[in-house]
Amino acid sequence: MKHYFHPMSRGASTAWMFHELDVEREDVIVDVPGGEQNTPAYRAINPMGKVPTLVDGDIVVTETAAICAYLADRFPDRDMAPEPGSPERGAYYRYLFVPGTTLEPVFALDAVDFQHPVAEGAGWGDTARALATIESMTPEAGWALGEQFTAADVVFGGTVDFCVNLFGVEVSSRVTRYLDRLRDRPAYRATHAGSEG
Ligand SMILES: N[C@@H](CCC(=O)N[C@@H](CS)C(=O)NCC(=O)O)C(=O)O
Repeated sequence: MKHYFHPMSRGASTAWMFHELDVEREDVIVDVPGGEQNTPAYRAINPMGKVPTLVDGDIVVTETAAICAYLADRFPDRDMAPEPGSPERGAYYRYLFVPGTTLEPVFALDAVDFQHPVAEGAGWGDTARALATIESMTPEAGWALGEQFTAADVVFGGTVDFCVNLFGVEVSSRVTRYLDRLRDRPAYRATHAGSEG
């Protein structure tokens, strides 16, 4: 399994996921600052020219959340995802999909002082609603789905952490306590050496 990433990128989340799973992979560092993501060789793997990308035999998975979800299912004995069909599965999907589709766009646009002129039409709503969503999805104790740490925490927690560190998003003390619990995990520390968190 080849994991194309750069340690100072969203690929830190997929590296974190690999550490949590403790499974073999070959890390391939893509020289993003040097523009390697734009070479024909890399674009052949990921036409979006983004990291991370996972190549598992003939299977290519791009997008941080998709890679984490794929890995959780690929290694079911690691208990990083609730069973398909279980009651927790609905919440799990929400934790996987909300971050990239809804939270990131809001805060990335905020960071450059741009507000979508028609928030009702933008798929990601607005800042107040994004912050309320983070608040409602953040566990007071433990992890996103309860006592079991799962890919939901890597994706949701990793995205909130990224938005706080990169975009300067201000979150409540409840969210900060959750981020502190995440940052304290050995697998997070092993993969986020350069993080301000
Ligand atoms: N939606 C993608 C975003 C990935 C992304 O934006 N990666 C950045 C690094 S953090 C990148 O590869 N940028 C290089 C470029 O766009 O040229 C994901 O979640 O994987």
